[in-house]
Amino acid sequence: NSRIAVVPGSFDPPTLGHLDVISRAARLYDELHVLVVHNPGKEAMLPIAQRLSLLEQSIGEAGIDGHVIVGSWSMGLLVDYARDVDAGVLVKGIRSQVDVAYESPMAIVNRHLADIETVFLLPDPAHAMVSSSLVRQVAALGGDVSPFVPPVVASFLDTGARGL
Ligand code: COD
Repeated sequence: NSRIAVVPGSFDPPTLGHLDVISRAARLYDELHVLVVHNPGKEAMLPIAQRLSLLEQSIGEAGIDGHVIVGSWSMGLLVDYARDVDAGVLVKGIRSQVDVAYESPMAIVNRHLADIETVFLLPDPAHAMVSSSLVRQVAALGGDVSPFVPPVVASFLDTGARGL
């Protein structure tokens, strides 16, 4: 069923770029699964449960319309989750040629594995330069991350993350 889509990511932490892609995708699909996936290639800042909670609060705060379900997945292939929830589409955001190069092989592998299509969305240029890794750096060095992340994430990184 192509009316159900999965938006996977590390969301470490969720950014305004992520929210932009999620809100665009929510307008295109009847049901959206925003999925926190452990990326073994990246060293994590926040535990999965924390990312889930921030993502849920950010989506609520942004008042994104539509049927959005937030979940996490660490038990295997992403396409297995997609199959379980009957999703026919994966949605990814594309910021630059670098994202195209990174995402294209995964899209083709996922199509071979499970006959699932990947749809690429272009973000609002205002958010196109934002990345979680940039936010992690600014936060670690004590800078103001509020221009790049939802308010709930900004206040969490300001206060709650100090003990981590
Ligand atoms: N503007 C637009 N899009 C953005 C922005 C922005 N500013 N920032 C991020 N995005 C997009 C990214 O391009 C991506 O599509 C999504 O938002 C999530 O981004 P991240 O950085 O949180 O997540 P990633 O890039 O670490 O993705 C991790 C995944 C686990 C989703 C990815 O590695 C994946 O799909 N893995 C599949 C695992 C699997 O099954 N492998 C086997 C077959 S490939």
